[in-house]
Amino acid sequence: MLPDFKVREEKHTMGDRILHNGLKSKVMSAEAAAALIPNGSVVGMSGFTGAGYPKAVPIALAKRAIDEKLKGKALKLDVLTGASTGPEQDSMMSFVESQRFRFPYQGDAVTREKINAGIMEYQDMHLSHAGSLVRYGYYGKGKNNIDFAVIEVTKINADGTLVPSSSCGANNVYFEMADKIILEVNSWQDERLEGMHDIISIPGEHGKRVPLPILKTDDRKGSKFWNIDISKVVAVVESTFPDRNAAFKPPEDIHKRIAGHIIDFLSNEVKAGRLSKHLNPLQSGVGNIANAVLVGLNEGPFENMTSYTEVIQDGMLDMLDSGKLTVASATAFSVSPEGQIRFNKQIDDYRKKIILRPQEISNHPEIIRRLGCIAMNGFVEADIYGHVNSTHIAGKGIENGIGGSGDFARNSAYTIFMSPATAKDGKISAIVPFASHIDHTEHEVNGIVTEFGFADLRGRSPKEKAKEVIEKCAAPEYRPILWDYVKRSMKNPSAGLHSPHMFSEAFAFHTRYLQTGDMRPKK
Ligand code: 0RQ
Repeated sequence: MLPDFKVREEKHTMGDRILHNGLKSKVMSAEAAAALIPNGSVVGMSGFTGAGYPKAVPIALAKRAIDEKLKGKALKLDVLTGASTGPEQDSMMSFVESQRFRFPYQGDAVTREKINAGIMEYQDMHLSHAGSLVRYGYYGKGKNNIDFAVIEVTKINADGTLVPSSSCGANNVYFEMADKIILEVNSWQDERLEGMHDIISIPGEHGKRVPLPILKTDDRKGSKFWNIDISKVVAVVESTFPDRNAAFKPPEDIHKRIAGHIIDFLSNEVKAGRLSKHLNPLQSGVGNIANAVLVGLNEGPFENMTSYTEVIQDGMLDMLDSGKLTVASATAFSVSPEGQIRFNKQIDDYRKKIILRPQEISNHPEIIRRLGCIAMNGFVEADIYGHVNSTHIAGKGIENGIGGSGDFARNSAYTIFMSPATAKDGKISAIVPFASHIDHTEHEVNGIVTEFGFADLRGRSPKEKAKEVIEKCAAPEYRPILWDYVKRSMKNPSAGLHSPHMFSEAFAFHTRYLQTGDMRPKK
């Protein structure tokens, strides 16, 4: 039996969602479609931040895994997606251990547990790279690399083109590279999503790529629809499951203080003449801190802002409503249940202001660099020299994944990472001597922010960065032990005096935490 993962199914009439006669004849149950996928297949699924992922077929696959288990067999699939999905896909398929391998991002508690227990293999990857890696043939063994694509769509048009769902993700790549395609037509998705997408697919081969024509955040240069080879479609499944749509916490004081430091920093950049009062296009990560920054920007002095990002969350809808934000380009939604109701109510207005693109375009280094984005993402820990860990928690393992943070961090005009200064009631410092895993190096990180302040790392050497990070960002109770580490490393360096370290003590904070449950030494 599968546990109750709080999966809801809403009743909707399918209406005229499947207009192509040939594809109408392929309609079957989710169970029948799931039965077509052979054990050991490589399956490319839609889905990005809990939006637009298939629901009915993954549930059927999880049930099939239970049936197979009763017969003494194991159903194991390699599952590739755009990014995170939802309980119907990740929680259920991981719970029954039917995902042998997962790529390129996840944010699911059950999946995380199986990965950290060594039961599932996971490749955590830059989201702009995912499509290229699939096209190079690193994942599959089928004729076209991927055995099956299982993709949620909003509608099938009479000519066989498809109205995309609430995310674009890597669907274009899976459609192109799969031997066979299963479509989930979800009548929960609003049909008026039509016209919001701009689909461009870039060639896989090196040397064949041309400059991408996106010169402004609101440029539309592609198709409104997925144009696929419909001869590859083997099943069409009707579905009525809502997207994951997790609620946001109202910003807490700590989040507001972090947002305040970022807004002060940006205001000073405007005053210094380096940034216009409209700011550069904003990229904002997911989570409560990112949402609080958007709330702060909505109340702040900036006007006519734009966003070139990967996810549209509630704070961005607020900014579009107030007119502070004129356009938002992304690859997916990540809204709360209330945000979804508001979105559906105002969808005709949002369609003029929101563009959804494949993730290899929303996160494309060329466009991010051209537009000069302001990247703001959460971090797990940062070290005194400005290296950032976004993914790994000491003693536990991977949390989510790098997601698009690396795409934006490496290529934006401003790269800012934000987090509370401590976790677990102060027992963990987010500022450590040496990050226990490095996702973003000191070479791309411009600013680190906690509730205590903004460390501006631009134009500074590692030792100067250490002073800035400790004094501005570390929690006051951790500052003396961080300074003690720096000062002793200066006298007894194992790494020279450019970025002084003592290798024997670089992970002393982490080791102490694992031994005593607290990074602070016992008094
Ligand atoms: O755990 O929920 O058990 O209390 O980690 O931390 O502070 O609630 O912050 O939700 O913004 O997540 C980096 C994980 C931050 C996120 C990360 C514990 C903490 C809590 C969550 P609890 P917070 P957030 C766009 C860009 C990578 C992907 C990315 C992330 C939980 O921002 O996944 O940027 N980023 N994508 O207590 C132990 C530490 C800790 C710690 C936090 N040092 N040690 N536990 N926690 N720091 C999206 C996409 O690309 C799709």
